[in-house]
Amino acid sequence: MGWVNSCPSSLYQGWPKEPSGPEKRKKLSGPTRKATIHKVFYQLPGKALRVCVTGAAGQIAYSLLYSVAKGDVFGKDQPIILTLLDIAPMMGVLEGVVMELQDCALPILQEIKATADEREAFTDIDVAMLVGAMPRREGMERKDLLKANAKIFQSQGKSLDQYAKKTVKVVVVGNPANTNALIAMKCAPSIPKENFSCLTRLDQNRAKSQIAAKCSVPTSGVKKVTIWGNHSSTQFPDAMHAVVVKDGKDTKATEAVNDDAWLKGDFITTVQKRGAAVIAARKLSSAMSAAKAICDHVRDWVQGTTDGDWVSMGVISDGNTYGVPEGLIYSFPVTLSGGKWTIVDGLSVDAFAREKMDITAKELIEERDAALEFIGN
Ligand code: NAX
Repeated sequence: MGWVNSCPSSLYQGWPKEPSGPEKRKKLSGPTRKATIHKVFYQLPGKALRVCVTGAAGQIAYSLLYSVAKGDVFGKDQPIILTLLDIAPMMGVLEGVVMELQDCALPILQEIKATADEREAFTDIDVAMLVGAMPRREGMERKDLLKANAKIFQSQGKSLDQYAKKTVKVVVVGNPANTNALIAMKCAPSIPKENFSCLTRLDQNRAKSQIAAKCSVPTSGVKKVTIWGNHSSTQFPDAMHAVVVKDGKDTKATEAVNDDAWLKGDFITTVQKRGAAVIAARKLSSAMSAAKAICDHVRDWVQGTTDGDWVSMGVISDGNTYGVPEGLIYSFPVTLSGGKWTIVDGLSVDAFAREKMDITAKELIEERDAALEFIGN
């Protein structure tokens, strides 16, 4: 449980401090720990989808919940039941989020359940958007962050295994997203591995926008951009197979950009460091763009990718043809159809790409081994 005194990030100022002794016992049984908030607005015709968002009191969820509940992901006519999970000290904030969702008067939002209980949040869900995670604090070592999150995703994986539908689609956003997804997947053996993914769509959207700006085309005119590997600064944003629609014609991005040094240099580092640049400017991490990317990720998973394009998502590396070690959640180019993803095969990998793909794989192996050790696996 992430109490404020084990979590001194500025974002968490104002949380109640963890009590101890008799005070703690009083707190755990007392009225300050709010029970589940449950609102049923109306029963709509058609079967509602149960969608769980964790970290629901956080800043990404604040944008994400509105988009999901207004139909951006599953369609404007698909009734939605939202289950919102956050930690107990955030239940007051979550109550306000529930009020705002109600005040949006969204016609497809049938019901909301907000809770700090994983069983209540995950029971019978169709989709899990696992946004909540322990944030990195100043002075916190990488291994401490991995450890804290391995525990969270171990617990959530077990709960998904026990309570969610076996068809549940899971996208992990909370960092370290790839490794958290791997831990959740490993702790949910009754759910197919293919149902677990992590978000690298924000990185892909960032890459797409950089190329679109460089070529002076709308982002809809940039296709087949790939993010390989980890959602971290070792990721490899790859435009070598990308296509730019210029003057109505599909052109290789390498030709449209016509600046190899940029594609192998500033383009890659800008995308790799974009998250840090947003934090430096906003004093908060990406939220609006992250929420949009989560919607893109899940919408395409459910509704399919468009012909002639692919998207990037972190998926299990088993059986890939790119020499990426098995047993990792690694970001690949994928096409999506009928709710299933397929890694795009046959793309050429030159020495430059090989090196970058291996660096990010190596980091993922280190993260995986450390996280598995923490959960005693
Ligand atoms: P916030 O700190 O605003 O919100 C996180 C929320 O998660 C908080 O309300 C917190 O109470 C909750 N939480 C913590 N532990 C929990 C648990 N065990 N169960 C349920 N809820 C829990 O962070 P926000 O800006 O919303 O970011 C959320 C996560 O997304 C962070 O880990 C962040 O690093 C990660 N990101 C991942 C991205 C990606 O592309 N994969 C991009 C955006 C973002 O940086």
